[in-house]
Amino acid sequence: MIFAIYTLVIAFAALNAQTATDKVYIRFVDRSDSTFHLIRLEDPGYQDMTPVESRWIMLGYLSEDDIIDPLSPNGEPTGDDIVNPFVIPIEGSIKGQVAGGALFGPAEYGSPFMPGFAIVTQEHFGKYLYIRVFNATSISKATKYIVLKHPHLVKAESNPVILDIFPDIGWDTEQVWKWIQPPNDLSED
Ligand SMILES: [Ca+2]
Repeated sequence: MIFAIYTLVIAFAALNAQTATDKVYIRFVDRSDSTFHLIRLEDPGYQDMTPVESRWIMLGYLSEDDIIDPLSPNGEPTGDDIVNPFVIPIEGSIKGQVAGGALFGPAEYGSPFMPGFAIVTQEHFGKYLYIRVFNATSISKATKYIVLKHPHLVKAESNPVILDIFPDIGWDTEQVWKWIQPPNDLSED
């Protein structure tokens, strides 16, 4: 199963080899079940072999520096960070959306985190890429997110770029699930 997926990844990369210098396909994976456990902190019923309609939405972001800035209460990136402007060619996708959403592999392989690619175009090479996973299937329904701890410097390199989240990148686990707008913000007015 895993082998088949990686074969597909390689085939996909070969198809795109001619564009390797103007777009980089970057995939953050977790071959362990660590990410799955973080997701289950928020929803104990989140399934591996996640059905398409229940996969939580993920967005890619770009930062000028190597510091991941927080989201504002209205869900927008702050500081020098932006949503990755690339829109994947899948109907209904929004800016920055990572193909496939929060998809996990089967339990017998340890429920690995197997999302699709964040695609960064040449004009953004030299910036730092990171991803957020939101706690809903759409941004409008999301109240919280998890975010990587360290971003990845994007440069021209051979596609695809497969990055293991652990041990070097990590999720920011100081507070795993961060509110977009904390509930006490709503009650203070
Ligand atoms: Ca930043």
